[in-house]
Amino acid sequence: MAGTLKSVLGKSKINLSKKKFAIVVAEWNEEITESLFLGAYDALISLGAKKSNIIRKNVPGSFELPLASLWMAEKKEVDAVIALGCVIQGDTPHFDYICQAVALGIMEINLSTRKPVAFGVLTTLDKKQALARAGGKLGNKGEEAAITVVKMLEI
Ligand code: DLZ
Repeated sequence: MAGTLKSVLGKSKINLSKKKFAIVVAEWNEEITESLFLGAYDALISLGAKKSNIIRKNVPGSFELPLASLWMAEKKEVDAVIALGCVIQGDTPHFDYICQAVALGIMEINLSTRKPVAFGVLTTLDKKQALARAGGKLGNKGEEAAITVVKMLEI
């Protein structure tokens, strides 16, 4: 687990006010992804990032996250990217295709650009499980994704 915000607050070894972040947000299941965005954004601000150093880009669905994240990571001035989405299993094989493609795509961008790109994508059986992980009783995976990139920048 990335750790809670409380456990990392004030412990950063780097000056985050000088780091630039891109947050890429999928519009599918918007109610959930907006909560993930707020979790990530608020965490970055709490950890010392400047509002003016956080760029937000929306994409239609999670499948589009890898390409937009790559575009962001390729920008010289961007230090880290947070990809946020929510794929809910329906009666469609889309679920498996999308989850696998996005996970592999995001991993490849980490390795090819050598920049931290967090996989903040919920892959759940239903909306209830997603809500629990987007600011509900199981925390906010957007916040965890933000903590993850900060920890990677520290390394
Ligand atoms: C098509 C689709 C489906 C069925 N389900 C989801 C989902 O649960 N979460 C999500 O982020 N996107 C979904 N999409 C859209 C795809 O991610 C993608 O936008 C389209 O297939 C077009 O490339």
